[in-house]
Amino acid sequence: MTRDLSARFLDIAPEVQTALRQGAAVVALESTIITHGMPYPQNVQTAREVEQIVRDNGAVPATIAIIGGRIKIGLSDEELTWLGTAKDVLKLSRADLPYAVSVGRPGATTVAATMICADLAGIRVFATGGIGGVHRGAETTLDISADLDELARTPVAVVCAGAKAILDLPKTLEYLETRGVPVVGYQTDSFPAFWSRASGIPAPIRLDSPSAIADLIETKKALGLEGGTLIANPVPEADEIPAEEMNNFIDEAIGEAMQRGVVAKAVTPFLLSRLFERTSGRSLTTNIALVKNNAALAGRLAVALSVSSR
Ligand code: PSU
Ligand code: MN
Repeated sequence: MTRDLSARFLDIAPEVQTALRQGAAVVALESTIITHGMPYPQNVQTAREVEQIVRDNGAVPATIAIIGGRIKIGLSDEELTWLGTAKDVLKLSRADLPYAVSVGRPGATTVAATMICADLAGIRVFATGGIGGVHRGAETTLDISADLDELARTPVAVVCAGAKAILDLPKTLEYLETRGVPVVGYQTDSFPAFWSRASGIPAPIRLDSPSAIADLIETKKALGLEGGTLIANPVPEADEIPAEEMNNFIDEAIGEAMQRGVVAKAVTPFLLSRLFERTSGRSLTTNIALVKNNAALAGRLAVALSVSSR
């Protein structure tokens, strides 16, 4: 991005700015997980702990959100708390990002929007919980997350715990393949299903170290192939909820969403909060654990990439 454009739209935190200038490791973090993915106060506490985990693994964290018409790359503690408690924060994907910036409404960035902002700032690695994907019933609703197309066009590596099991996972993987997105299972042969370590669907590629993933990313870039890379990192065994157990709750929650006419952007937040209630909070404990696990791997990957591009 040119200096002019950057100055016009981006507020990059000084620590992040310095790291980027030195070619040091930086990890982008999203904010929809804070505003629409977890309840207060766990959302704010998790966001802080995740930033610390990125640091412990050798990288500088940059949580991204839109505040006062500015694209914030790195939030202060006050901004983070405000975001985690504010009402009416928009959930921003690619389609909504320019609106929030132009009218100055506060917005949290989804995976798609975080990738766009990270790329504008020159950040190559991003950690989240689970990406959006092809929803069950997409044959009729056409509900396919913009996260998937973003992965196909924007050169950011996204570390996740697979796609949320509320989705149609085989169709999600088909779509990613069609759009040319490399999907890497980290130390696993099975594509993970967010709360569960395995979905029963094979991971398209398996790699076992951050440096091997960094090599793949550099090779993709050198070949002139546009778009990102998806790294699917299974939730730690101690924190997982087995798929058989989770599936009943998921079917119930999806049925309820349909009954109540929940559509579009509201679907994922609705299902996450219903599952939190149905599992008596266990789904949230697992969600927190997997995000932390992803932050650690993303930190190590960012370090590997900063070393390989020296
Ligand atoms: N990971 C989580 N919790 C979340 C999300 C990811 O652990 O809430 C968010 C991300 O911002 C992702 C979004 O982009 O869910 C997907 O929304 P949709 O299905 O409407 O595209
Ligand atoms: Mn959707």
